[in-house]
Amino acid sequence: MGKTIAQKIIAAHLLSGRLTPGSEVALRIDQTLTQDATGTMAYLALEGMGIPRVKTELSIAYVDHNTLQCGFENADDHQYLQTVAAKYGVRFSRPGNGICHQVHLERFGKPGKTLIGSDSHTPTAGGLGMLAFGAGGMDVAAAMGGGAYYITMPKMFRVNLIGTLRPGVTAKDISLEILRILSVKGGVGAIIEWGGPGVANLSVPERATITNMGAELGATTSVFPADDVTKAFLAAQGREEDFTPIFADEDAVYDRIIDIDLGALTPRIACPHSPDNVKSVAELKEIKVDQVCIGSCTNSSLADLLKVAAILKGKKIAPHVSLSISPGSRQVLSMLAKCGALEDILASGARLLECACGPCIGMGFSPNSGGVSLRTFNRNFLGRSGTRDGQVYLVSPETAAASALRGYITDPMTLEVQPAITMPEQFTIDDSGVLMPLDEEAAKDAKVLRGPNIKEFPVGKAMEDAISGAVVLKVGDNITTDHIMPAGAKILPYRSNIPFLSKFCFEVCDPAFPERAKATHNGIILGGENYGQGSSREHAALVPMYLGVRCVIAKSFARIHVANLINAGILPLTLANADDYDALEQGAALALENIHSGMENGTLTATAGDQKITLRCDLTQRQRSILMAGGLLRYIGEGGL
Ligand code: MIC
Ligand code: SF4
Repeated sequence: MGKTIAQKIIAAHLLSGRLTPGSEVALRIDQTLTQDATGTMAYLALEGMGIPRVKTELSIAYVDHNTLQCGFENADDHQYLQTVAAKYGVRFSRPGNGICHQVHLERFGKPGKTLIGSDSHTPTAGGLGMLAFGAGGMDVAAAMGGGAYYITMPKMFRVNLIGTLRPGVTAKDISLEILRILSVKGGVGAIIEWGGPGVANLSVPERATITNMGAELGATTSVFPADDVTKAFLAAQGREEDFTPIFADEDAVYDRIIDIDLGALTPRIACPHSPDNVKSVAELKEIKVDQVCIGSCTNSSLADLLKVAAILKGKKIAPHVSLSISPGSRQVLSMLAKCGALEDILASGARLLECACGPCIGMGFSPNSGGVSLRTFNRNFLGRSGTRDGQVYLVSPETAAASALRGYITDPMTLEVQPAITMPEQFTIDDSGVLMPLDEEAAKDAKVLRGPNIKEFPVGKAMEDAISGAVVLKVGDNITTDHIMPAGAKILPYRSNIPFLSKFCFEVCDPAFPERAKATHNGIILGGENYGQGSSREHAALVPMYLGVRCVIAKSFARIHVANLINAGILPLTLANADDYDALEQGAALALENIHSGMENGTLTATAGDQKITLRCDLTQRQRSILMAGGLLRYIGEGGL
């Protein structure tokens, strides 16, 4: 039987396990990336593991999230990251060099290799034919230390692209269309492979827009073949030697096949407050727009911004619109400047922001009260923009630029002239924004600088056999890690300071949660479907653990978050009978007994008054050992790497 692209890469990196869906596989990891908002915890964990140098082919620490520096906090974190990276053999991408996923695509990703990153959009590199996963910081630290990365062998989905996109329709619209079809949980437990004749018409950055938003589907990862288009992209980046072709076999078997006719697609828009709340742009053309933001790891490539510049050229944005542009990397920004496109952007009235995540993670540019914000980003979760009642819509760069001009949501297919761009044959290459680590000798005496913002890494408790606790919070379906542990300019500088962060846990759902959790002995959270979707931030597990949460019971979990809960020593349990969700109320006392044997045989019973609730406990042997030890750090401390 033939193999899919993912099966080929997994087979070539398999350390243990079988390629049967549902079984645990251990993978050898070639490359790792971290970003600053999750990186500090990842390197604190690496230091805690006592490994002197990273063992991967390439590890890199990007600084792209926390770049506002409103006090000493971010600057301290950057200094810590730079010095810890230099000592441990990790490259350091300086603030301003660009968004991790865009820079990684341009300068480091390689077809056929494996990558894990402490950011949920790491699958962006799948646009190059790389198998790339988002993971918690502790898992990335373990991989840097030479440990395997463990995943549940996913099912294989295939999306066939047929035909060619019409002018005004883009790769972003393909991403939104697949979200409309599958929903934010439709990719859970699956790898999504993109194929079909339409793939040849998509550039690598366009493919990366699609693999990037596979994270919003809940997919384990997404991947494209590595073909002549990939080869040409790598050659234009001066990296032709990094190319290896990779394709699925003709007779590869998929669990599900979806066809998308590109020629029939029209511009799409995700409405508040979920990336799968997708409509066609034409339907919403009467909506007035207050703000437009162009950038993020989804849509900030040179081609994206050249198209935006071509639409804006010689025109002015509507007076009531505020437009921001954040180029994805310094390479993109300098090339825009050289060819004059930057001037066209600025002359239109746009505001230029740093080459960083910026508004995407609420670091500035929050919309006005109740304001309508059109963003080329990947997430529009409630409150993520920094304005709780902000109405955030997700669109393509073309829709964003056309709407900024008219001041109303505008279908770019209606533009009088479609933007025509010419891509340069060679990208401008300047890797001076990436600092090389110290050599092994010099590293021995090098000091790691740790400012007062960097607090200790919290560690969990060994799992007891019985827990008597209470439902300290009950929440609904699709709770994101942005609900659990919000980000944004006010809080993001404290990602290395769990005690401070804990004051904001679940702020969007219930501001009284932190105090209540602290006052409750053994807190238990009750969630609905797809609990913990979105970001890979392990803070969404470490902070509840710090507040005394011992267990999360949900109808189902998102992949990265459940791994983070286990790594933090929090027991994840699923309701065997979804109706029990309705019967259990916030505040209910809940007792779990015979936890150890329940973890072994997969079923546990909880008692709430005279009610018995059956819970599933689907854990691998390794996960059981991590929980028994009290989390991944304790497990590794006991020799478990
Ligand atoms: C995000 O897009 O939510 C983030 C910020 O990049 C996160 C990581 C984080 O919370 O630091 C992610 O996607 O994993
Ligand atoms: Fe940064 Fe936004 Fe991408 Fe997350 S989704 S890495 S915050 S640009």
